Amino acid sequence: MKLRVINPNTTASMTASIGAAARAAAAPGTHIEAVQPSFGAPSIEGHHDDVWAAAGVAEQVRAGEEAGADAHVIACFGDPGLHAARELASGPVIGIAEAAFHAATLLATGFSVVTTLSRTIVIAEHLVVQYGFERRCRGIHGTDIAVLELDDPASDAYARILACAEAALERDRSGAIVLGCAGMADLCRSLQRRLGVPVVDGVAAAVKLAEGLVALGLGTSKRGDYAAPLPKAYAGLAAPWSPR
Ligand code: 2AL
Repeated sequence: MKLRVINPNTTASMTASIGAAARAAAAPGTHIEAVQPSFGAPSIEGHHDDVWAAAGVAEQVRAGEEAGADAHVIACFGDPGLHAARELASGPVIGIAEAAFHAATLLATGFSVVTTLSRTIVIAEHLVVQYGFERRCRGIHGTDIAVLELDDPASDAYARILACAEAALERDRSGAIVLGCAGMADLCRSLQRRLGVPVVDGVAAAVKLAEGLVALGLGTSKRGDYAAPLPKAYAGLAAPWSPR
């Protein structure tokens, strides 16, 4: 199967590391195409970044549909543009936050999220409510690590994430940790060994869910709100993205 993994930010080194994490999780028959939008923010760390990321995701899902992708993964913890992407796609579209929440609830009665800047906590809180995980998510914790610090091998991000996760497990009485950024994927296995609880990386969880749904012959519903966008002429900057 062809699985298009979209990094919604424009940092090529992060797209490469997300692609590597997705390939490490993928089954032998899965071809991972890791892509990023042609415009937008270098990291997604707030509502304004998120708006541009959502448009970038729409651009890349359109291209993926034309290229025959069987499924798409949105590899940013805010799941930017998820619902719009599902309007555009015929196959499954999986956001890493929604995938990680589902996986964590199958492994523990309650989970904690460890994320990047504290200002992004509210974005994850909104998703927890939107997806209906309020009774299973016991806390969302910011490390105040910038997204692109995760890309820097010289940073102390690992130690700070470990300390934050240890405190979260204690304070929240949680049984699992969800990593709140696609850039944390490569730290997952080592954190799990150190913490002794399931640590869920949304990139890997989304890849396995996408593979599973495609193998089951399931795609996005085209009835109701996930039907293709209504054809109309968009104005100005958005004109090239007018639904046909
Ligand atoms: C993210 C992420 O996963 N990628 C990005 O650019 N920002 N999420 C986050 N919570 O900082």
